[in-house]
Amino acid sequence: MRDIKLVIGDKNYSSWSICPWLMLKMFNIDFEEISIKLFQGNTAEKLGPYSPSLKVPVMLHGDTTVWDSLAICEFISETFLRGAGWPSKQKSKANARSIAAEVHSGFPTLKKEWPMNCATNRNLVPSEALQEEIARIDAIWGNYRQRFGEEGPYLFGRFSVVDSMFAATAISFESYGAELSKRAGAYMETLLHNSFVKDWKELGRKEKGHLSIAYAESA
Ligand SMILES: N[C@@H](CCC(=O)N[C@@H](CS)C(=O)NCC(=O)O)C(=O)O
Repeated sequence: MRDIKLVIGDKNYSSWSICPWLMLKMFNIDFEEISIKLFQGNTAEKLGPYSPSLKVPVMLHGDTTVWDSLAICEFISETFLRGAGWPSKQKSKANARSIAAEVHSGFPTLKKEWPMNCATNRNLVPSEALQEEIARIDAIWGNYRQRFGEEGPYLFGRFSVVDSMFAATAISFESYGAELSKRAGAYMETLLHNSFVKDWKELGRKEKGHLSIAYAESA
């Protein structure tokens, strides 16, 4: 067993925690999972010993601490996979990194209006701002699936960091009823049928102490 600890939040809500968790699962890397309940009076106190940012996810490997989802995914790719967490061709890798960064820093309305909540399943009409973000994601998914469709079912064919970054989006799109083009919809289904994503959702739904929907959806 490698000396890796991954500290995550509630599976039901923590859209950033699923990114490195799914990477480790997909690349069959052993790790110890430490789960900390978010939105509690003592959440910061519990995160303190692990996370300099007082947020999840955070990874501990030996004496190295890595926090922030994208930095952890980069670390996993570099440290355990000899870079195979990204597509191998330079141009594809550059595009995949750009998309992962766009997901990480962008789509503020999606995060606010349709936050990941594995236990929710109800259509919510998107605002105009959210429709624009959904259209951008649809364009990315459709475009790259068209280009890499013959190389495998994930965005760039083989599973990569960028798919980890989109897992929570797929869960939200399913929960709230996003309307997608055919290719984008097929990619969403690929993510949702991934056995680890299914496990995550199931475990999230079964977690105790869900917040009231109104709170969870604005958290
Ligand atoms: N940019 C960070 C965002 C991390 C983040 O906001 N995590 C949330 C949960 S998904 C958190 O830890 N919230 C706890 C809090 O703010 O008290 C990343 O990508 O990891």
